[in-house]
Amino acid sequence: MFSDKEQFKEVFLRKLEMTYGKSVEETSKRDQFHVLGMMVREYISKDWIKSAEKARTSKSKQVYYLSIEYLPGRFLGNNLLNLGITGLIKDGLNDLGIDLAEIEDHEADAGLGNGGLGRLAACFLDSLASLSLPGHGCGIRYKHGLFEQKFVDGFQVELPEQWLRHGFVWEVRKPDLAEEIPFWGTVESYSDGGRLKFRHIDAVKVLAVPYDVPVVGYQNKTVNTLRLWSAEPSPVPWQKDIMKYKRETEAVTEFLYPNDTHDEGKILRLKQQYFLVAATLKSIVGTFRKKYKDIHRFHEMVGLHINDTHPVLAIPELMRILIDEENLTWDEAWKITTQCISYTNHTTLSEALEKWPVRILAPLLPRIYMIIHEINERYCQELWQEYPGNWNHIEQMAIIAHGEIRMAHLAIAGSFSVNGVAKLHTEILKTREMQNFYKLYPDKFNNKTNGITHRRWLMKANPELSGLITEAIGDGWKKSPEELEMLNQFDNDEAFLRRLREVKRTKKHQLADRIHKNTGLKVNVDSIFDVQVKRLHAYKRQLLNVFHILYVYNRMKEDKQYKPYPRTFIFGAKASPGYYYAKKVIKLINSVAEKVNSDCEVNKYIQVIFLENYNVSLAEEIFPATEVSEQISTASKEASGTGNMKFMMNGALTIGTLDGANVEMEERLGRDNIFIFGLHADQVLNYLSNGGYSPYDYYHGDERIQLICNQLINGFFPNSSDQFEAIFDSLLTENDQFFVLRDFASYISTQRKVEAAYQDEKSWSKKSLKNIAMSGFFSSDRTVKEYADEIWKIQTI
Ligand code: 26V
Repeated sequence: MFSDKEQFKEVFLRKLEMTYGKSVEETSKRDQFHVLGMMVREYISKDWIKSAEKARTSKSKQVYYLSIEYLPGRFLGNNLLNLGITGLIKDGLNDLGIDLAEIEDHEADAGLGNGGLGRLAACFLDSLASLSLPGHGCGIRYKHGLFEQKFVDGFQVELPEQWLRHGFVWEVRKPDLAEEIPFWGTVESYSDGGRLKFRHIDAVKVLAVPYDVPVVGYQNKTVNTLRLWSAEPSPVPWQKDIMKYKRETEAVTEFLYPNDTHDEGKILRLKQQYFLVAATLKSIVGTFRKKYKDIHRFHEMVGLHINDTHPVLAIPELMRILIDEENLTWDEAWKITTQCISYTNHTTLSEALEKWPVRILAPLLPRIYMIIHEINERYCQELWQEYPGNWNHIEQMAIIAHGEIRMAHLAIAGSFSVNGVAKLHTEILKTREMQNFYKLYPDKFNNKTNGITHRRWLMKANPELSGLITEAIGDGWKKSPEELEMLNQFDNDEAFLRRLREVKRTKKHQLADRIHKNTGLKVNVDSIFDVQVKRLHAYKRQLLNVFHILYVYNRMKEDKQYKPYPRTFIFGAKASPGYYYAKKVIKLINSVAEKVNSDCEVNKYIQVIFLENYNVSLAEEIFPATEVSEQISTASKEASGTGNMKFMMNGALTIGTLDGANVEMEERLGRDNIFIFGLHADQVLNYLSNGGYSPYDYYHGDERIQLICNQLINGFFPNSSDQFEAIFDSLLTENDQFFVLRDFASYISTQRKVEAAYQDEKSWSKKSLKNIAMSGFFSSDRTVKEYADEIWKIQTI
């Protein structure tokens, strides 16, 4: 159906008619999207069945990636690319007067994640399939993904996201494979041939129904599966009040929690975590049981990877299955469990480390709690052997303490591998945040620097650049992204560098069109496109970026001769709904945009654009058009970052701190091809442990800083004069925890270097080329290979 254009057209038209009973002219773009999607899914299905069959029958180890979030965005374009049929379909549709891009625009963006962590999971799935590795995603089918963001008077307003409104063509509902998940109730003990056993009784049961989504590998016939579980009422009327029961069961998978907010104590979130883990393990153990006789070999054939601590209940749940259902002893079960589970840590921010109050977890999951309690007892005994009498130390490392269960401690104790997501992050885990654990289990700790799929973020998002690259070095880089390094030979090729600039200009024009469409604003494509897109968080320091803009604005107002090189500052960021400070920064960016954009003295030089509802699809339009990438987190706070890599791969130059993966970018690029500024991680950590930072010194010592801080509260923003006191206070009363004022001078002077460098067109293009050439390392293919070889020990099928 997709090897011959004429045949494709014929089938497409026929299906369109059959499905909607309308002629092509009468069908909507959405109808067309839907039919094309169905055809592609049908086309995938043969390879999908084959791949699933291999997974079922082959005697090779399978890995299951458990993640509470996936942020895949749209599937159509990506599937066409990986199937290698984009050209044929584009041409065929063209013949019919239909623009493929327009159809693609009608796919909803699957936003079942908050940011970096969920997008990483989606990149990993793409790499697993593209490397023909037996690795599958397990997640939750939220009815509503991350909220949709709107700005009203410059304030963020959240609307429920509706990605399923018109159906999701890629999924296959599998009601026959549904599992029952028990909550509440009590644990009963009984004797089984003299052996003390436990069972969970009087539980409220929720039905977990799997929806499978195909994950298409890059031109290799592999199609893996992302299994998303949805909660439904169980058909048996367990409850007296059936309506209440229906509401409560369906609520389990109704919403994705906005993660970077304090949600401890939210019982629904805990239900989601157990729901994912219990449904996934039931299904895996069931499959294993059909294939193998001996449960003792479970860990040899199955790897369970937990993406952060959200799925950490996989540890006690697997223990429960092995002990209660498979009749193993504690020691046997523990050996298998700890050899199955591997864990990735994604943050060192202490406020982000999950802890669950015993009073919440114990009644909801009584048997699971018993097991966690027992794990803690035995583990503390082990600690006692190691540190006899040192109660303090043991208390610090315990899994349960002060009425709380520390999920990271459970993850470390119950797994064989703990990894950080960039070199610096892993070092900070080993020497600071988790040093006690590192001392006890040095061999568990390892680093796996994050990566991004170059298929979506370069080949799909930037076909113009991909084409140029392929013309220059052939297309080996598509399967071996490290070959991008071959581009280095064009370092002095004027003609090539010119074409690189032309590609960037094309992408800037396209983004300018998008900006115009979304905001009504016209941007200057000759200006530097300077971009910061990521979740809004104090540590990411969007505020520092704003301070730079205000500095340029103030300088222009003060010195009418001063003309900065034209620059368009572009932002995209969602704030967690309950995060007061972040919402103030959103309002501030919008206020600055209003001030700058409406001032005809400055708006020829600088413009500020804040795009609403930043998501994967918008990101695909932003990265290729960017020239300056803002990666300005307080050093030590950003575990890795992955946006930084997407910008680099598309030829943007980074202005950034030595934080997260920026450090490894700098290692590969050399100092001349990246703009580094600010405190180093050890300096920040030193300040944080020993004090010695006084933001007032910088406020009083730097007139530029003083002016900007004062503008936050002195009526400079006339319509929001009382809005920014909280930001002012965070800097001066609350001691500027993220060192915005401390890094200000260094940031400003580095921005002047960026500006100067940009004006040397040829040298800038060389730097840009170098960024593309050295970005192959940051392909998630490299990352996933490292996981496969060093942690999971799985091989290509
Ligand atoms: C959660 C919370 C919750 C409480 C309030 C503060 C806060 C801040 C951040 C988070 C997110 C933690 C997990 C996470 O998403 N980490 C991100 O993972 C990415 C993929 O590894 C990585 O690139 C980002 O640097 C890291 O922030």
